[in-house]
Amino acid sequence: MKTHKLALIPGDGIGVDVTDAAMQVIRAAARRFGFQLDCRTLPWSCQYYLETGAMMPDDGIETLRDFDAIYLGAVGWPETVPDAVSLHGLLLPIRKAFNQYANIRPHRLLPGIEGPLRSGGFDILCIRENTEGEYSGAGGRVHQGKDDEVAVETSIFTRAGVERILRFGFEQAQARRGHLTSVTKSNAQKYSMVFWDEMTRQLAPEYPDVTVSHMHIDAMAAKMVMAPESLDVVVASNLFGDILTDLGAAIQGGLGYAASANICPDGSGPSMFEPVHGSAPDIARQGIANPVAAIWSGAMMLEHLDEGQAAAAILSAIETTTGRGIGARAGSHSTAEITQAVITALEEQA
Ligand code: GGG
Repeated sequence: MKTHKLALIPGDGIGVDVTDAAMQVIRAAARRFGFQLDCRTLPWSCQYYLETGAMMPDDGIETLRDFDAIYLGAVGWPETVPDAVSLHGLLLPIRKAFNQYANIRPHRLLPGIEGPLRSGGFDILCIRENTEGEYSGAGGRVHQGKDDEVAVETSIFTRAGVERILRFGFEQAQARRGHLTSVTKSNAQKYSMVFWDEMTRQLAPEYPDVTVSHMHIDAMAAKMVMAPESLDVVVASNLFGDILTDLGAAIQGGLGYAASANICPDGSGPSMFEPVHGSAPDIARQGIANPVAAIWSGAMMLEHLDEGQAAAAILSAIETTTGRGIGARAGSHSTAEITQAVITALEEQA
């Protein structure tokens, strides 16, 4: 029987609640589809930071290298640890260390969910560049706290980094409806974003079966609200992708439905799976967090681990659950009720 070695980082706040929910469903799928899980839970979080002075141990990355996949709940507890510390201490170093340069975020309405838009017929796959760009972490501050203080933060776009994410986007478009929208702001950002546009044009002839559109981020934000059904695969830089996918989450009913995968496409390191949402301290440990995004992210993890049947079954069980009105409206059901409903739907399929 195949065994998948998983590192679980529940993290902070509702990250703990939804990781537990996702793992209950994944374990149910493992029983049904005949694979084993060898899980290790790592307590890396803001609480860990308060106890040790770091979000993860010095050998954290080396520890993670041994796993087939990483599952992450959420990071952040701004009351005690600044967000920039927690993010740069855990999530971002993992993405960078394992070359998880493709962050995949699907946006579509699940059955039974009423999004805020009149039209529900959209199915968008956002591909966010995940290791460089505006999140490169290159910069500094001088004369801190003084009148002449200066803060500089440089976005870094490398040819290798831009080419590989664009190729990933083209390939995803080939596997779907054959349309790629590349999002930049090349009228204002005349170096990095013009370079991104040029790279897109340079690569396009290699993918003759893909039609390409170029859009500026502001126009794209409007399009995702006004005509989301016209979009297929969308590729964008790190920050632009982050912002667009919160908009994507909003049109699919909320952050509780937005799943994501941080993929290391060449397999040189483990990939990491996480719901798009953060730790939501205001509702942590109340048993009311929506676990759908976390469970869907778990299905994406199983797909990545070559358990396609189990992944499809979980997604179908999620659809049955929301179709039955369970977890389809904010606050209508508890985390435990939604999780149990997904497991029940999974068992009914058998
Ligand atoms: N579920 C992971 C999480 O906690 N995300 C919160 C967040 O702020 N992420 C930053 C990012 O993805 O750029």
